[in-house]
Amino acid sequence: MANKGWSQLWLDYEEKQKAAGKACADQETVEVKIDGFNADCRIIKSAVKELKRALAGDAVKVTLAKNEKIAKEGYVVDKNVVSASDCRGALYGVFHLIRARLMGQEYADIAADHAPSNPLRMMNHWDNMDGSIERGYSGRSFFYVNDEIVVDERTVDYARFMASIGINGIVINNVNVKWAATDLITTRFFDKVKELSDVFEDYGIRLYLSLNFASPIELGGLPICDPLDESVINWWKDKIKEVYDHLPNLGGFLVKADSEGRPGPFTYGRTQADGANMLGDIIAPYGGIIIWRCFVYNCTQDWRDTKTDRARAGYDYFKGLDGEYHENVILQIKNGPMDFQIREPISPLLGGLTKTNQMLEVQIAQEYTGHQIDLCYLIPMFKEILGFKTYCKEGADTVADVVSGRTMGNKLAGMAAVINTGNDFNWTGNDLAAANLYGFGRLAYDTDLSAEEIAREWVRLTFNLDAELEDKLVDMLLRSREIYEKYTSPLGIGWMVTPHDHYGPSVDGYEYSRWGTYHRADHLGLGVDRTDKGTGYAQQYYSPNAEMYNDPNTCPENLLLFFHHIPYTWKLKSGQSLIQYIYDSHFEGCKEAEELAETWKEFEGKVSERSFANVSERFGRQVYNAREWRDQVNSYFYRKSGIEDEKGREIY
Ligand code: GCW
Repeated sequence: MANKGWSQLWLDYEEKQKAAGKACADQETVEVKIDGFNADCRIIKSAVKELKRALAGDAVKVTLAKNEKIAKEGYVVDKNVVSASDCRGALYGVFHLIRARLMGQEYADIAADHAPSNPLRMMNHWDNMDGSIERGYSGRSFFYVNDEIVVDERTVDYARFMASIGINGIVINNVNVKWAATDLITTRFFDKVKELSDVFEDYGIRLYLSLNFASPIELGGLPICDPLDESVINWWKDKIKEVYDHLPNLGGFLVKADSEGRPGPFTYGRTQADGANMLGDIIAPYGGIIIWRCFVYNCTQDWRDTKTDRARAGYDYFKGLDGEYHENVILQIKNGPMDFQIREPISPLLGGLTKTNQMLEVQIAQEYTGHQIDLCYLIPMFKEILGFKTYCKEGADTVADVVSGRTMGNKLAGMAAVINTGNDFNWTGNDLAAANLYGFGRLAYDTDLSAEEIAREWVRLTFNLDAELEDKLVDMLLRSREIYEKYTSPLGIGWMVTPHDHYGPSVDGYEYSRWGTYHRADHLGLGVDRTDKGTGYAQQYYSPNAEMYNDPNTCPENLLLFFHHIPYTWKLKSGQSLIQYIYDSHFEGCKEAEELAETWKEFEGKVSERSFANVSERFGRQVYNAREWRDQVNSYFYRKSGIEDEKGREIY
């Protein structure tokens, strides 16, 4: 499909057909019978089209059967019969059948019965209308060029990819809504947004917009945007009516308020609930929802202030309002209390809120995890997050339970990812970063899948490798997160990155700044005291998590420096001192990155030339990066501590 100008990712039917020796695949061999569904339903039409393309060359009759007993958006596949109670479910079942065939299963062996774990499975784009992407590492936006919306064949392929992994909601613009993006809710853009929303609807995807909370000022010319002010409320009523007149299928709005300089209710002495509920009430008659982000913290901190703790902020601002949010409002909570670091504890708001709709936000854009240059397969991290036991309730208390709505019976619940795509040929900068794109969708649909199962599916669908190389690639993916962690910031402390850009090391880069992201290293030790004697953050968890984190002897070691200020001479469970651990892990992580690069050489001639070159170039840069990290971190802590490496290695 190279002639298209973009890759077909895991849906490269032609390649698969070629690999299976079906060079001139004929779509006419595929017959589709529709039993009980409306054949005019746009989603069913897409399903039929997809089946014909994907299965071309197979002499097969596929039946799409309506069965009211099947869970919403779920499906049952039995050989060549796909059953579902709704059109989305049928489409997902069709993609299951396609997946099974592409992975080499015979029709006779295909059997599946799935219901989605999460009602909302969303992608958040941080695309700006000038075509740039905040934290984008894969080229420019494919939604916007020079403040105009583009809808073309690539958009259709994008929607197909998202539907194939079960995504049912997409936010098309950056949460930092500035400049032209504020106009997305005006006549200037309605027609184009509608066109895009129609493409999405064909694939069962709802379009959502990020909203500028100050729109009444910026678009309406009002002097304020106080959520309790009558004139502001009336302005929003008119505006939202106008929006729904033009975009009847809009899912709702995502709002970043009072965060990193964005406007919000705090300016007027109002609460986050005041802001969210005002919009929620106005949008409710249209069936829309308000997704309100909890990324609210003081970003003008004085580094000498050791009592203020950014990690505490989300809980401090939102927990007290638990129960006040209206039914069509959902809080979107980042997985950790800080900001998508390579390792963080789980946000105590997840499950900490017991009377509020909540969803999990993760980031597959690799802002702090290697910019899609370094290999970092994130699904193992997401599995840890989902598996975390919050103790918010007897039974059904993991994060997976909470965000699926199971714990508290919420209808609005789910998972969102900050997406890692752009207009690069391969969509994700690094070919291997598509594993995170694929994996997030699959995991959000089925949180029981393992990181390995997902990796294997993706590898098998994307490449045509023999069993040995397939195993090798799966293994590389599975090890990559820990490797990245080893050569970057140790034991949960985070940051140490080049300020603003967030790629490459700068141990003190954020140490004396206003962002609240300190490691607090001195000549005796490092880490942040977040215990009851420190900032008290550990107390935001339920028992026994609170006690576990509070004590350095029971705190999981990979989070030791997040919760405690630890002397360099502290003995870890391995018997190693903290300083020796820092040296060893950095040497080791770097060596392992070099090994990844070395192993990739075996893939020459086994994947396309383009893929081989792309990934080789990335590994080259990863190795360089890993060495930089190793040397900067090790020499920084050697100079600070004055303690020699036991193994006598050269520390620059
Ligand atoms: O981590 C920070 C990023 C910002 C981002 C913000 C957020 C969209 O560095 O680029 O802004 O998080 O999540 O709102």
